[in-house]
Amino acid sequence: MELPRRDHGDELLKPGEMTRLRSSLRNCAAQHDLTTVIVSAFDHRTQMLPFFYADTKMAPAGVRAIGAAMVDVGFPKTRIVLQQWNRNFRPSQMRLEGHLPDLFMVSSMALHAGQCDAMIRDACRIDPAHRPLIIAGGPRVIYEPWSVFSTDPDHPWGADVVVTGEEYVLLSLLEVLLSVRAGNEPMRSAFVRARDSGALDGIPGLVYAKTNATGVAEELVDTGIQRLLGDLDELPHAALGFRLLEPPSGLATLGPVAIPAGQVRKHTRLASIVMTQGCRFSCPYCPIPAYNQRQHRGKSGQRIADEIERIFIEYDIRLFFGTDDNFFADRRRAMEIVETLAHKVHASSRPHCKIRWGTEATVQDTLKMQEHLSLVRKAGLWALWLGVEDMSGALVKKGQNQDRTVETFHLLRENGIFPVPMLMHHDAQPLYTWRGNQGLLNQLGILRKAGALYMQVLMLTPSPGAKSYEDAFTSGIAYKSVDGVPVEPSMRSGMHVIASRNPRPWIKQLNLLAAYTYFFNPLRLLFALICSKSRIPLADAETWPPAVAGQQRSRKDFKRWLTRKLRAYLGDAAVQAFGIWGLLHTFRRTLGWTYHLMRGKIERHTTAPASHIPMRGPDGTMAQHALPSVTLSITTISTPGELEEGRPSLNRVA
Ligand code: B12
Ligand code: SF4
Repeated sequence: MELPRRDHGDELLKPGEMTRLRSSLRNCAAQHDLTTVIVSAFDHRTQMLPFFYADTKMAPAGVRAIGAAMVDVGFPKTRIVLQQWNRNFRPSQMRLEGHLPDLFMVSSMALHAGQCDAMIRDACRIDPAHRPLIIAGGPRVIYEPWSVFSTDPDHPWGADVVVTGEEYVLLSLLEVLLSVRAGNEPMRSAFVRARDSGALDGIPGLVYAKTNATGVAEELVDTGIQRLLGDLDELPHAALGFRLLEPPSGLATLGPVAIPAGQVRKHTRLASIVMTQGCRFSCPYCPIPAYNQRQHRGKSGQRIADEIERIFIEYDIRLFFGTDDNFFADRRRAMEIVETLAHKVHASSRPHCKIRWGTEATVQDTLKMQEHLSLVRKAGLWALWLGVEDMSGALVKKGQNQDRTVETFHLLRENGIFPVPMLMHHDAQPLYTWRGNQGLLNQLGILRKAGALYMQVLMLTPSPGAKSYEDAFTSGIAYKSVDGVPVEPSMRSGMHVIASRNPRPWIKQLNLLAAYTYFFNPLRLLFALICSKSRIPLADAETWPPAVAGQQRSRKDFKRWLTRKLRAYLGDAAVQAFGIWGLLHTFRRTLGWTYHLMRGKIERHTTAPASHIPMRGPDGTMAQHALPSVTLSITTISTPGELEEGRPSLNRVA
């Protein structure tokens, strides 16, 4: 069940709308000395291959973007707490500038739902008179906004409002709240007045609760699908968010200051930056195209070059990751970005010469760029994550058969770019076949031979907002519990088998482990030391700007040359060592589940998770985020007039 699309032609904000909103807020910010704490929820049980390192050493772009937006419009008293680094943080104990913040925001992916809820619950322990306004956002609540409102009368907890959109929606909400706020009135009380007067109903992208006297949500009002920002150059600058990061600690409270700029790199070695968003494909298990309302959006090359430069200069970060869904989806846009970055390198701009970046793309779109790959490498692209999924085409066909995938790998490597395959294991795929390329190990063998240093294999897992999501539940593929152990959100990473028709699903779980063990093992490590696959063109390239490099002809220069050569040679072995280390954690985290799959009875879902609270649009029409909208446990109630028009309105739990 995908998110519905806005009317054709009305998907995007008008050009300049975001810029207008930012300057309007800046004008009134001085009268409101707001303090804000933004938390990124993270469940540490999800730490395993293939996301080890990236999950904790890359400060997430979502919370940084929200923090940047707050600073940009004039609220610098903002702190970003990453549960990745502060696992004991307790909202009820937070103090910023000596007092409770005015706003408390939580961002979460679906698999970190447990931590997200725990934090909201804890924030709700704060005396209502002083409680900050609680705002939830991020990839989890975009699809399941109802999940952060409890219906338990004994323990009523919940966010005050959910933002099912991006920066623009949050800033629009703030604009309305600040316009009704009287003096230093608590933001929560300004929110209640704005909500009750209907002032929030004109902002698409919000979900708020109407509560009863005991604080339990009785009904959720959904203001609809957000309008997307088309020109991402209108966003606040990505460099702003890094200044707001709370230093790692084991404390429940906040430290006096954020991480100093000079120490940011120590904690976040990688910087994720938004370059483009959206994808032109439509894979049934993926929610991305519908979320983006079939639009492809992006920043200009100049803006990206500027963000890279500032992040490099201010924080000394040299590794970047583009949060693209499919970087090459819009060839013209990709070329504009690449040409701008390559031009900077050509002009000896130090930051652009020193940095390396990675991103994601499809095989088909990469092949279409083949004659430009050397320019793409010059622009700094160093590794490309490729959505190979299943080369046999048994799962999905998006132009990624064996020949084309191998050809893409060769082209990338010849041009000095490391290809990283992303595979999807599914019920129909065997572990190994004697002939053909259907087996998971067969495919990994082919890809390793074609030059893959790293890889990711995930089990096909239902993803909220995807076309096939509801079906996975109603058809009984998705598990509710196994051997009496309930399937928890943290198991939704693709590394636990939690949806399968296979009568012996433990085999699928072992297949995943076998795949990683096949790829990362001591034998391969030894072999990588003898015959390294990381020696590709430009792997040992000088990163000094050409003008500077020309002046360096010293002994020190020889040492640098040697380091570069060794690094290029040992890269393969280092990745193997990293993979083996990650594998140990992966075994530790998943073997218990394999045992339960082997031993126990599997209880399956019959309906997809849906809101337990009735949802409606502001004018009584169907709530657009009530996904899935019709399930067996929900009846649709309509007014007689709406029934006549064939327009059902309210989802109610039967
Ligand atoms: C980079 C990335 C990663 C990195 C994350 C590294 C890091 N620490 O940042 C890595 C590679 C580790 C990763 C791993 C996984 N990922 Co990932 N990843 C992405 C990717 C490509 C970019 C994320 C990003 O930074 N986007 C840019 C920021 C600016 O966007 P954003 O986070 O959505 O935030 C915006 C809004 O959501 C909103 N917002 C966010 N938070 C908040 C908070 C508040 C209060 C408000 C008001 C608004 C708000 O405003 C932000 C600004 O516009 C996205 C796809 C995408 N293009 O977004 C998938 C995505 C986030 N990943 C996803 C998934 C499922 C995973 C995995 C489970 C693997 C898998 N099965 O695919 C693992 C989980 C690992 C773990 N243990 O956490 C899903 C999440 C789906 C969901 N409903 O939760 C996404 C959305 C892709 C998809 N399939 O749709 N991922
Ligand atoms: S190609 Fe990738 S991003 Fe595009 S729809 Fe398919 S899975 Fe999603």
